[in-house]
Formats: sequence, structure tokens, C-alpha cells
Amino acid sequence: MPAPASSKRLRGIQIHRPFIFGSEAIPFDPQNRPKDAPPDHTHRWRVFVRGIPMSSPSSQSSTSTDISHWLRKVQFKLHDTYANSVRMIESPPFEVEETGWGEFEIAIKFYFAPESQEKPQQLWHALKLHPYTGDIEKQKSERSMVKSVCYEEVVFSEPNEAFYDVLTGGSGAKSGKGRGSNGVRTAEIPRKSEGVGVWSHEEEGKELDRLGEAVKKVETMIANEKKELVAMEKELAELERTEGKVIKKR
Ligand code: SLL
Repeated sequence: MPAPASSKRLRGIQIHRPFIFGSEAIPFDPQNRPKDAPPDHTHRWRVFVRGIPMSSPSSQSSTSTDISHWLRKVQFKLHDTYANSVRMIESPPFEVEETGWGEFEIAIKFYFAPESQEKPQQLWHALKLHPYTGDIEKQKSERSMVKSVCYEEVVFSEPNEAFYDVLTGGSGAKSGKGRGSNGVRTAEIPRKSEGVGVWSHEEEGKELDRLGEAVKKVETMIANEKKELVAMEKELAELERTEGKVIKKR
């Protein structure tokens, strides 16, 4: 018989666990509409809650860290125009796939592992079907996927002992992980990832490298845009000098 979960709260301890949530949507190809979709529907979309993506070096595919040891189930509340608008997803992947015609706010409710004795928490996601950033016309004409994804962290303040073991042990809590090399409890995430889907300092480092690269890329893009703007302003000034100022008609 399992030992009763300890409900003693661990004073002064806070544990953060990262995750991402959001949506992906793709317009139907008018030549090849899904047969089961109602005639007024225009897009296929998916809303999801996942662990942090980890790119695996051996393949192009990306897995995500396991969050199912602390996240027991997720409820997605869709717009009332949907049949059975409340969708409870009891196991990973925590996602709902649908077709539709309109954008709306989705309430996402997190139910934590029962050991936690934590109340459910809710957040909102605005489903995006239409491109809203970058080259909008190009994305429309290419019928590109529209993604809207946010990073978040859930903070467990003073978790009880049983939940602490679950949080720090990942999916292998029963095998006694979640303790430091000296066998003492630790709220730290592990240094290296043992196995797939485990968030670690190593993975965090890789994510920071990826973010650093992305920042560099954006900085280069901004610098190029600035250069282009200066050149255009110069050209405009030259035109104004030779042709006179443009007077806007009302
Ligand atoms: C809008 N306020 O006007 C929003 C409402 C509703 C979205 C969006 C289809 C549901 C169904 C659907 O896309 N609802 O017919 O099953 O944009």
C-alpha cells in the first residue's frame, strides 16, 4: 500500500517550472478543403500546452521537456460557437485540434498533480488565425502557418513534501531522483539531462545560446533596416532638392 502523501509544506522553498502555450493555425487550401469541415470554416488550428522544446542533435525533430509529472490535466474552454466547448485533456499531448473561421480567447486551466494539493490555475490565450507580424502579404499568399506562442513559468510556493519529490524527481520520482549527490533534497533542476524530456542546466544553456543567436540576428536586421532608411531619406532629400517638396492633397 502506498505511504500517505506528506502534506507538510516546505518553508521558504519556491520551485519554478517552465512551459510554453499557444496556437498554430493554417488556412485551408481552397482546392483541397477537408471534407469533414463545415462550409464556413476557413482554417485548421491547434491550441497547446507543452514543455520547453529541446532540439535533438541527431534529428531535425524537436521534443519537449516532460511536464506531465506536475501537470495532471488541462482544460481548454473554446468559444461557445463550438460544440462541447469545454475540452478536458487528461494526458499529454495537452492540445486541442479544431477547424473554424474566427479568432477568440481560449481559457486554459491547469490541474496539477493531486499530491500538490494546489488549486487549478487559469490563463488566457488569444487564438490567431491571420498573420499579424512580419511580411503579412507574403504569409497570406503562401498560406503559411500562423504561430502565437508564449513562454511562462509556474511557481510553486512552499510545496508539500510529496509534491516536492514529484517536482524534483521528474517522471522518475519513485526512483529517488530529486536529491543531490549527497542524498539531500534539492530544488535545483539537474545539471545534465538524463534521458529525453528532462529540463536541465545543460538544456537551459543550449536554450540561452539559441536565444543569443536570435538576438544577434534581430540586431543585424535592425541595423540593415536603419541603413536602408538612411539611404531612402537621402534619396528623398535629393528629390526634394531637384523636384521640389511633395504637397499632399487633402
Ligand atoms: C469573431 N468573436 O467574431 C469572434 C468569434 C468564433 C469562432 C469567433 C466556428 C465554430 C463552429 C468558429 O470559428 N467560431 O462553427 O463550430 O471573430
